[in-house]
Amino acid sequence: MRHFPDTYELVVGLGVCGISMARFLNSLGHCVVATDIDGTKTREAAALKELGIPVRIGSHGQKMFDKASIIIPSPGIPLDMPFIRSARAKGVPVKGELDIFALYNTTPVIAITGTNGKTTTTELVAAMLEASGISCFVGGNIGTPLVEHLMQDRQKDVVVAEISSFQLDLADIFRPDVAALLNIAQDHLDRYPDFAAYADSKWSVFKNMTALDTAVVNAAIKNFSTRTKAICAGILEFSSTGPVTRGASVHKMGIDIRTKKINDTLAADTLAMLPGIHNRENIAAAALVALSCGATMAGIRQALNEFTLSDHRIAFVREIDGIRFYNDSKATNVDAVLRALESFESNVILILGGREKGLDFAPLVPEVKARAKAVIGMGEAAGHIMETFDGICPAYACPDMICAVNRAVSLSGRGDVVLLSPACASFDLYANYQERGKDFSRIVNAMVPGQELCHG
Ligand code: UMA
Repeated sequence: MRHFPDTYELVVGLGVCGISMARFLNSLGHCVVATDIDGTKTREAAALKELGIPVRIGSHGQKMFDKASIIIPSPGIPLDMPFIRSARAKGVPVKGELDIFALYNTTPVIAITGTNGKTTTTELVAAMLEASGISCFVGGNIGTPLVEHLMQDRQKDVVVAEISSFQLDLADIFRPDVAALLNIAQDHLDRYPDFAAYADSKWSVFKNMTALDTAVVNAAIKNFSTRTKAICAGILEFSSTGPVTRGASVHKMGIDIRTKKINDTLAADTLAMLPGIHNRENIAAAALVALSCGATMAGIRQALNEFTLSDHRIAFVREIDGIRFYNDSKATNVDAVLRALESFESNVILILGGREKGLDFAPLVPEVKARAKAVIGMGEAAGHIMETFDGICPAYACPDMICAVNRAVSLSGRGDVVLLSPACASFDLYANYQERGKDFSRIVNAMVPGQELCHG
């Protein structure tokens, strides 16, 4: 610690978020120190050191936290980490990316949150705005840290931000101009004491909004009426469970949009690129958000016409010997897997597993009974998955992806579907869900027709 300055802004974590944050604060002339518990982050550390930022990797230290003038943890770092708790108790402020961004940002901000569909909706909103002639910076939980906008030319008309509950947990002043809450289902129960705490985090996206702002909310979310009474922003609703008076009603024939200015319907054929009722809800929310920011119905229709889903979301990989393989690696919670299962009639061999997030797999049982031939539990969660599906359907444990795919192939025949939809985080075996999905696709693509087993 000798070479560290007397006081400094401490960035914790050298993932994408921490790297951008350290660079941003340094660019303002602030005295920054960065740290990561992972000793292999040598490349990241070297890049920051080149900018004159002192870095400690491989361990954290209490002194280092206590001496900071402010601590900025990356979103994935648990806030009950002893170093942070102890420094906080000594009066060191702990701030998140959203508040640092809010301090320096002058561009209108759209925030999209919810358990599932955030990324698709964020991409849809940006596409609808761009097609209406409104330029966007797209960032946040989707992958590009928001402070990158502040380091660029800031010429974009709007910031479209995918926002996670982890980011919201440290947001005191962040105030979006338009925010959408898509849905709330069980997730991240390894980080929150209970579901209510997780739901509170999601609803907090609206807490600083005023009557000048717009909140877009799924009317089917539990406690909608009570929760929305506490929101000062104007409210637009969307729902697939019944018509709404002001907002967007999702039904079989399409989506009816009724706002002060718009009375129009997006017909079913406009929505065909995005299958499933959950995607219609995402489109409804995106259209309301985009319209609130000046998009036109023509722009919205054009964006829908050109839109394709990102990788790792119920993505068709390949058909081989009559077996179809789908990569849904992005399904990192139980609710997302339910949505994926609903997309198939029957004959699914479902690959679940990875690192657990405190979730109960039991809500999957009815859909698994109805649509799955077998379940394969992969990685750290394999034991819990075996317990859940014992007696429900054939269930097998596999340590890794190659074993899981081989087992799935050995169980399947012509007309079956092998679906990777894990309901878990990927971090036991992979760096992130994208790497997990790529590995699944790589193994499947390496298979030779007529040959039962693949060889990674
Ligand atoms: N680390 C420490 N000390 C610790 C624990 C971790 O130093 O005690 C270090 C790790 O060694 C690692 C770094 O912290 O180097 C990781 O930080 P991070 O987990 O915040 O990862 P980032 O790469 O900065 O990515 C984060 C978001 N990650 C999480 O919220 C877990 C990314 O969301 C986001 O895209 C990115 O910032 C840009 O904003 C990912 C995610 O999984 C996709 N999000 C969750 C989700 O969608 O469910 C919320």
